[in-house]
Amino acid sequence: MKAKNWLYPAIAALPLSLWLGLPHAATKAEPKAEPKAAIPTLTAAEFDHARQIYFERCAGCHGVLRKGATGKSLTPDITRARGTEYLKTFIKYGSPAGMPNWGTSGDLTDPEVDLMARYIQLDPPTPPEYSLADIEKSRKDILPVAQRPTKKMNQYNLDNLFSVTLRDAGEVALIDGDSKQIINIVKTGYAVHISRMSASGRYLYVIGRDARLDLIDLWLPKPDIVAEVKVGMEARSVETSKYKGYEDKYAVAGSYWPPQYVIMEGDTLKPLKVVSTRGMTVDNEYHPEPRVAAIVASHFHPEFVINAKETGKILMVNYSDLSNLKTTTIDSAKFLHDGGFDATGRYFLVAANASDKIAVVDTKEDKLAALIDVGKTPHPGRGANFMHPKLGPVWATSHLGDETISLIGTDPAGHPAQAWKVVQTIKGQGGGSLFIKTHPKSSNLWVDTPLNPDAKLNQSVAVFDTRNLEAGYKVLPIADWAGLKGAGARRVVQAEYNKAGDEVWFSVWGTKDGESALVVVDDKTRTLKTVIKDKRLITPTGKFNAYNTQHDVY
Ligand code: DHE
Repeated sequence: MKAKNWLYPAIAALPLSLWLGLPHAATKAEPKAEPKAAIPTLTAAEFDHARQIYFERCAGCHGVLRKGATGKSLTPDITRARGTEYLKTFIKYGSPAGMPNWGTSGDLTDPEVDLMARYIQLDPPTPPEYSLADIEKSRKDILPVAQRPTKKMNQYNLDNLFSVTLRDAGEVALIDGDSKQIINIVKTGYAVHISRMSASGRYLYVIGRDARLDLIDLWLPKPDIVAEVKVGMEARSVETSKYKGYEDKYAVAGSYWPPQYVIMEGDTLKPLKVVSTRGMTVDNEYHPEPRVAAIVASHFHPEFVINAKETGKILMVNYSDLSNLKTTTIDSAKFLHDGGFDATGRYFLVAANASDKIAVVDTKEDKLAALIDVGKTPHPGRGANFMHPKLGPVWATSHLGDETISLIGTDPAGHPAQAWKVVQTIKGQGGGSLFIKTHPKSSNLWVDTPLNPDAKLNQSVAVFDTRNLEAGYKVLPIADWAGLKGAGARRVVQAEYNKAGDEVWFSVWGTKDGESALVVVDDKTRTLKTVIKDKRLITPTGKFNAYNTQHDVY
C-alpha cells in the first residue's frame, strides 16, 4: 500500500510505515490505558482515506499532532473518552463556536463522518521532516528569469486584477476586475490559502495547503506560473520583502508541517534559509508543532513578521544578512492566527484566536504594544480600518465563537485614551464569522458568517454603516442573488474590494460538484452589480485584489 502520491510527491517513495512514523493503525497494538473494546479498528484503506480527509479538512484547526489550536485538542485520551457516537454528532452537525457542519453541509458522507469519528481515536501519525535540500529538489524553474519579459506585455489593468482561490480544484482564477472576465485559470497546489503581491506589483505568490508555492508573472502576455517549489507538507502563508532596497528580492513561506519557515529568492523561489519554529511557548513549555500562521512584511525595517501559532511568539526576522540572521522574538499569546496592519502600516494586529486576544506589534520599535482581550475566537482576516465618528481611528475584528465585533483604537499619538483598548463592541448576525472588511473610500463594514451552522446566516452578509454603528446592520442575501442551481452548501465568504473601493466581491462557496459564483455588490447602493458564473469557478473562497494586497489596503 502506498501514500497518496499526488499530495505528498516528495515522500511518496518512502514506505508508508515510515511516513506514518508509527506502526500502522490497522495492525497496531492497543494502547495500554484503554480497554480493547474502546479502541476502534480501521482497515489499511480506511486509515489512508481518513488520513487524507484529516489533512484536507481537520489538520488546519486541530493540528497534525492533534494538539489543538483554532479547534480543540483531539488527542486519543480525549477522543476515546468522548466515544464514537458523540464525535459523529459533532462532526456531522458542527457547533456555533466554529466547528463546520461537515455532514449536513454535504462535504462528508455519513460513512465518512463515521470513519473520521473512529480515526481520531487512534494515535496521530507523524509526517517526516523536510530539509532545504528537499525544498530545492522540488523546485521548478518553469520560465527562467532570463526568458521573462523586461516590461509588461499585456493590456490588463493589473492594479485591479483579482486572484481568486478555487479551493477544491487546486487552482486560482485570475480575473480582470474591470471587465470581470477570467484572464487565466492557473493550476496550483491544493486549496490555495492566500495570494500575496510582490512590492513592485509584478509577481503574485500563491501558497497551497499542500505547501506548493507558485510564482505568477503578471507581465506575461497571459499571466501564468514561472516558478514553483514545495516548501513542506502543509502550509498557509507567504509574503515578500517590501522594505526599501529589498523590493521583490525575497519571498518567505511558513509551513504548518514541518513547523518552519523558508526564505527564498523572490524571482526564482530558490531556498536560501530554513528555520525551525519548534521551541518553548509563552508559558515556557516545549511545543513540537508551532505552526507558522500569518506573515507580513515590515515597512519600517528589512524584516518579516512571522507568527508562530502554538508558541505565541512573534518573530521579527531581519533579512538583511541571511548568514547572520537576527531575530527579535516577541512574546504575545498562544494560538496566533491571522491579522493585518493598522491604517498607518506601523502596527500589526494579530488574533491569538483560542486565547480570545489580539496582540499588537509595533513594527517600528519591534515591541509588543498591547495584548487585548476581545470576544470569543477572534478571526479578522486582515481586519478592517476606519475612522470612528467619535473615537478616532479603529481596527475591527469579528469572531468565530460569538456574534460580536470588537473595535480597537489604533492611534496612540492622537487618541491616547482609546489606544489599544476595545472602544466599542457591536453585535453582528451570529458566530461563525471569518472575515470583516471595509475600504478607506467606503463607509460600509462587511461581516460574513460562513461557518455559522444556520444556512440563513452562512448564505448572507451583514453590513454596517461606520458613520452610525448604533443603527445596527442590514442583511444582504448574497447567495440568493447568485441564483445557483441544485442543492448543497453555498457559504458566503470574504468580502474584497476592488481598487477604486466602489464595489465589493463575495464568494458563494458551493460544493465541489455543484455551482459556485462570485457576487459583485455596488458599495454605495448595496445592491447587486453582477454575478460572475463560469463552470471553471469551482469552490471560490479567498479573493485578493492586486492593489489592495500590494499596499495593505483594508
Ligand atoms: Fe484560512 C488566512 C489558516 C481555514 C480562507 N488562514 C489565513 C491565515 C492563516 C490561515 C494562518 C493567515 C495567512 C497570512 O496572512 O499570512 N485557515 C487557516 C487554518 O488553519 C484553517 C482554520 C483550517 C485549515 O485547514 O486551513 C483555515 N481559511 C480556512 C477556510 O476554510 C477558508 C474559509 C477557505 C479556504 O480557502 O480554505 C479560509 N484564510 C482564508 C482566507 C484568508 C485566510 C481567504 C486570507 C484572508 C485575507 O483577507 O487576508
